[in-house]
Order: sequence, then C-alpha cells, then structure tokens
Amino acid sequence: MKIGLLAMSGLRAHDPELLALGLTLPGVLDRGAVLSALPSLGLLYLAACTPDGHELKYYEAESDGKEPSEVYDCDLVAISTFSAQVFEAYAIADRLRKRGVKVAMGGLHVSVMPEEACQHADLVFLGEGERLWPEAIRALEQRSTQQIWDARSLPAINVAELPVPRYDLLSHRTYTRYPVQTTRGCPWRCDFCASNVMLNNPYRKRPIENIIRDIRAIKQLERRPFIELADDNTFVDHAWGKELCRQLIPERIKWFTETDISVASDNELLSLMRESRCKQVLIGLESPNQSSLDGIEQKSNFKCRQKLDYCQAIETIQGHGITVNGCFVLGLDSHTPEIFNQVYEFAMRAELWEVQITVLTPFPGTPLYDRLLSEERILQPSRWDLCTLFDVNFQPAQMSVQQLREGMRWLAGKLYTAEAIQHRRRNFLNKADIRVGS
Ligand code: B12
Repeated sequence: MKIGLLAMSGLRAHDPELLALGLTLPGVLDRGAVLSALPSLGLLYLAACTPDGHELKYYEAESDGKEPSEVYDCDLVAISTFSAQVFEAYAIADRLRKRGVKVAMGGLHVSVMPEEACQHADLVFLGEGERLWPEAIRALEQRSTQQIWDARSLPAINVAELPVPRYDLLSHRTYTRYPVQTTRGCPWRCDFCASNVMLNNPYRKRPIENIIRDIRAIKQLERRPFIELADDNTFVDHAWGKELCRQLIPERIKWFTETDISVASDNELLSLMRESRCKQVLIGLESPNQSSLDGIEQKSNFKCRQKLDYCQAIETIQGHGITVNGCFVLGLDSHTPEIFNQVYEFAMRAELWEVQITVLTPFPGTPLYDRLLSEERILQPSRWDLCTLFDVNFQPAQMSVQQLREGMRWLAGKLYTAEAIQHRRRNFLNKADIRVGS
C-alpha cells in the first residue's frame, strides 16, 4: 500500500482581535514561527512501526486546513489529531474517503472522542499508536473492516523497545527544529492538562543510549540540529536527567524542553543542562501567586506545594544561561480581573525571556471539562475548534467572559512589544556577554 502520514501543522486561534495583535507583535511571531514548523513525532513513530513492504510519505496540512493534492494518490492516509484542528481533519478525511482513499485517525482528540471520529474514518485508534498500528495494517491487507483499535486497556508501550522514528521521511524539506521524546507521560495530574488522556500510563524514561541513537539519526539530515524534546516533563528524575545531559554534551546539539520548576533547586543539573547546550526551558508557572494553584494538580497538589519563590527560581535558571519560557493560564477560578496586571508585573520583575499566556481551556477528556460541563459553565460544548488555548469557551468564576477576552488582549499588547521584550532580556544578554568574555 501507499501510506500517507498527514500532520495538521501550524497554530490555531479564532479571536480575530488577538490574531490581529499576534500578527504584529514580535514576541508572538518568534515563537509562532518555531511552533508551526515542528514535524509530528507521533506519525514518525507510526511510520517506524509500519510492517515492511509499504511505501510511506510524510505530508503536512497547514493552518488553512488544506491537504496537499498528493495525499489523494495514497491507499491509506493516517491523520494525527489535536482538538483545535479536528474539524479540519474530519473535513479532509471526508474528502479523502469520497475519492476512495482509506483514512486512519489517532491522537489525543480521537482517543477521547472515538464515536465522533468513527463518522469520518475507516480506522480509529485510541491511545498509543505503536501498540496496534502494525496489526491493523496487516488486518487491512487481509480486507479487515475493524474500525476501532483501542490500546488503552493494553499494557503501556515499553519505551525501551521504541524504534528510531522515521526522521528520514522528512528529508524533502528542512525544519528549524526536530522532535525527540525522552520520556512519556507526567507523574502529575493537572486538571486542565489535555495530555492526561494518555496519562493512565505510567511515567516512563527511555534508555539514554536510545535517545542518543535517535539524535544521531536526525544528524543524518542536519549536522547541528536544534532538538525540541517533545516531553511533558523531562526532569522529574534529576539523577537520570543529569546522566542524559552528560551524554548530550558530546553530541553538540542545541535543545529545548518542557519541565517543572524543581530544576531551579538543583545547580548541578542546571550546569549540566547548560553544558549540553540547553537553550530554553518551558515551565508551566500557571499563576504568579502560588495560592491560586491550590487544587490544580490533583494527585499531591504539587504545584501549590512548591516552596520555591518563582522569581528567584527564574533568576537561578536564567543565571545559568538558560532562558525561561514562563507559561500562565488565565481564568483560573481564583483569578479576578487583577490577574492581568499581576502577570504583567511578575513577568517584567522576573525578567522572563519569554512569556506564554493562554486562557484556561476545557479540553475534552479532562477533569476540567467534566467539572465545567456539570457546572454549566462551558459556553459552547463540543466546539473543539475553540480548544486553541487562546479562545475563551467557558464562564470564568470571578470575571465576565468579556473581561477575560479583553484582559488577554491587553496583556498580549503589553508583554509582546519590542520595548517590553528588550526590558526583560537586557540583563540576560549583558550576562551572556560576560559569560562569553570570561
Ligand atoms: C510537540 C507539541 C506540539 C507541536 C506539534 C508538532 C506536530 N506537527 O505534531 C506544536 C508545537 C506544533 C504544537 C502545536 C499545538 N499544540 Co501542542 N503539544 C506538543 C506536545 C508537547 C508533544 C506532542 C508529541 O510530540 N508527543 C509525542 C508523540 C509520540 O505522541 P502523540 O503525538 O500523542 O502520538 C501518539 C498517539 O497519540 C498516537 N497517535 C497520534 N496520532 C496518531 C494517528 C494514528 C493514525 C494512529 C494510529 C495513532 C496516532 O500514536 C502516537 C505514538 O504513540 C504535546 C503534549 C503531549 N504530551 O502530547 C502538546 C499538545 C499536544 N499540544 C496541544 C495544543 C493545544 C496545541 C495547539 C492547539 C496550540 C495552538 N493554539 O495552536 C497547537 C495545535 C497544533 C495543530 N496544528 O493543531 C495540547 C493538545 C490537546 C488536545 N486535546 O488537542 C497538548 C496535549 C498540550 C497540553 N497538555 O495541553 N504542539
């Protein structure tokens, strides 16, 4: 069979005023360009697990929701879904099926909304794809019509057995960043986190030699690649993290990852991260005042328990030459309209290199969605296209919807101007000069 792997690329947002603002602000442009150019690791893993004897091609549908015409030459197209683009993905699937192309869908969204996906796809996968994809392909060759392939009740993938993702399929174009996964899952259970859907599986660390093996495969495409670790939380185990960094040093790559604030309490880890050329860590700070974090993480209240002073923690990390991308969720139940100014003041005081502001988003399958639905606070249930992290689709507890929307725009307008960015970065850059000079 000729199998097409179709990634839904680019960023999504509906709020026209925020979009207009985003298009002109330097801070948004920078990160947006990086994000929209990241290939889909899930599909590259599927490709690596595809039984021999099939032709594989990697394609991307950009933010305009249009598929490349070549996908119509395939026998089967595998589409990976996030909620924000799922209606576009369904429309593409419908067009493909009308032209006789079989469609398989998997990923975070359809794993929680399989009935919906069954109306648009011949095969629907729930959970980690590597588990059932090879079997499904073989069954399809035998003309099987099984539609649902549910891996969620099966044992989690043994990550030591994961093959090298088929990065070679990306050789037709260059990417600014390449994804590598070092861990799967996260031990914490934040009620709004959409990765929760996959988190019935345990937190798993891959063997470090396999991670290095994957990076070397990327180096076949690009000598000095920039690697984005596609993890939810890389440094849960600091001892393992240090060993990972030690082995990354000779690879001479630059890298980025998502982790939690606890890295700030470990100077040895930070030094090794720096030495192995970690350029930035993205950290879910969620709110500048820790009291509003009470109850967000449902297992042990991890985010609220952290005794670290956020400002000091950011100074420590950035003092090691690693920039911090601090993420804030706006519209938490404890947030009043004061939150916008509080985030602005905090970001400027902490001199955050990058700031990501998003609105609280009820993703399907999350405890947050169920809670807000039962409280009749979801404005438009099933409007998955609004799950962009920028569009408001719930009734906040202590402000109006309009206040949240306007607060977001106000804050974006303040944080992402060239002057604000310059202010937040000047000390880091000065110290970087000293570090280079010393
Ligand atoms: C890297 C990343 C990105 C990259 C994606 C690159 C790409 N082209 O895919 C970029 C930076 C572009 C991105 C953008 C966005 N992201 Co993002 N991102 C992630 C992150 C950190 C890792 C994803 C990843 O690579 N995982 C590793 C791979 C191996 O896992 P996987 O993709 O889930 O695939 C496995 C299974 O799902 C399954 N599978 C997946 N697809 C298919 C298809 C078939 C046919 C089969 C059989 C199986 C299968 O098998 C795979 C292997 O086991 C996740 C967090 C997370 N844990 O998922 C957030 C996450 C996926 N992102 C999220 C969001 C909200 C966004 C944005 C909407 C933000 C925005 N406003 O634009 C955009 C939307 C992107 C889009 N085009 O629609 C949410 C999605 C929630 C949801 N339910 O939709 C997540 C979960 C973050 C969060 N915790 O909220 N993101």
